[in-house]
Amino acid sequence: MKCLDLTLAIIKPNATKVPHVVKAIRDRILRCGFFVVRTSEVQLSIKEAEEFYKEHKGKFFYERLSSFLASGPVHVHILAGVNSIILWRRILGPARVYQAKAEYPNSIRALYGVTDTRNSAHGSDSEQSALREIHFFFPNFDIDNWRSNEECYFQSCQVKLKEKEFIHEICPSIRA
Ligand code: FUP
Repeated sequence: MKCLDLTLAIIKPNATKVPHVVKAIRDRILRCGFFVVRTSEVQLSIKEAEEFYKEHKGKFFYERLSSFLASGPVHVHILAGVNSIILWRRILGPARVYQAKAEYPNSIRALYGVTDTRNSAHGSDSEQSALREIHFFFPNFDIDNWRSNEECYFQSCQVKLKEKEFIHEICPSIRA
């Protein structure tokens, strides 16, 4: 069975404030075959947002980007899937919304992004970033433990979606 990659997806404040956009992005996540391993709604402080985006410190858009991320609730999801890091970024489209609209009009950023900063969603750009970002938002999530005890159920699709919580759980009959 193929090993599943884990990635971190963030639905940013310009999108979380519009329920039909949240629904459309969630539908897209499911349609594309991702498993949702964890979901959380978080309100970051500006300090926390600056920490999250620290690799961009010094760039002209750093303050703007950090204060935007802290401007409202974000939805964060750990997504699992074969090549999920690459696949989720492909579905997001380019960070720059004008480029997304011109070149990938069906991408999430083209459809729901407003500006380069308010571009509606984020995805980890490498395995190393995914580990850091997952730990940032889910410090108690133990990846080794998930791989040893849960990944196999996801690989064999023995999971079902809890719609309201937007999370896949291992089928209760199997757990018992
Ligand atoms: P990505 O990894 O796809 O999010 O893209 P980048 O690393 O290029 O950009 C990181 C974040 O900075 C994105 F959310 C977009 C934002 N950004 C701006 O706000 N202004 C810019 O001019 C460039 C990027």
